[in-house]
Amino acid sequence: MPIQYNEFYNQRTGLTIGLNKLLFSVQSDYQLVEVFETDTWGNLMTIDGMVMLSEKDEFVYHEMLSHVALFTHPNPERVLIIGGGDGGTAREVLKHPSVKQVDMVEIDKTVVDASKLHFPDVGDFSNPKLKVLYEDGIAFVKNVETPYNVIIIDGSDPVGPAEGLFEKDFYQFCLHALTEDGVLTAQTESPWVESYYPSMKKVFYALEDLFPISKMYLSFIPLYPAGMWSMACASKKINPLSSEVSAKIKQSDRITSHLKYYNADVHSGSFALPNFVQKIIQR
Ligand code: SPD
Repeated sequence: MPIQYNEFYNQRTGLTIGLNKLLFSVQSDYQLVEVFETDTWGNLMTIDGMVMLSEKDEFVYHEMLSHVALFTHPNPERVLIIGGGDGGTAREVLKHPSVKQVDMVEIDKTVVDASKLHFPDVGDFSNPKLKVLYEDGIAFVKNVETPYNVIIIDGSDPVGPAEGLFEKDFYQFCLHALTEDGVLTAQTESPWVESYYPSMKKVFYALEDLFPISKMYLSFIPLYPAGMWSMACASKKINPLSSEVSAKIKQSDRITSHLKYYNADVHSGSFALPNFVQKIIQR
């Protein structure tokens, strides 16, 4: 095993993490799933050589992908997660007492197995409200009969099995799989990595065409390429920047006081985009 893990996001430029040992390495039918013990970030999961999460920084991604959607919806009861096999997004969703059912559709059981073994604090897999389905998320969304209040797209990067999660058709199916006040969030890659721009544009143009409200927001995740990460929030009715949403977050101290990243100010501030980021998705 090499002593360092490198993820190159442009030629020879990338991220380096010191490794202590390899804990898990399985080539599934879909991808290579690995877990390393690192010298700084706790355990680290990679898929096909790309960082998915580390024990130390996963809270940023999972809190931001989940709570922005869950607080925007006035009463989220039914939640669908596409991907999210490590369980971190489900863990955050389940912190909302209004939630009655979470369906997590993960194509690759190996990701869930790796998380259960090596990320014991990430997944809340024994929660009776959580149902894990090992299926293709795109096919699942196409056939949803009872709509969801919230859909969260917690996929991997736009290469391999997650490529379809960046296509307009997929978001069209999501629109139909949401209730009339439904809210969607999705991970949409790093604004610093130009090779991601075509995928980012595809998602944001699709959401703008399909949903009355769609916005990009940002968070800062040290182990993702260049540290700045974009996410999308699309909503059929409620604006995530409305005063009702802000009031709801401020009244939900029982949830937010236990979080490590997300709060009412972070929620609204995360939608402020630097000019170069706005430009990526401008038509
Ligand atoms: N390159 C990082 C892309 C991360 C996408 N999802 C991560 C899964 C964490 N639940």
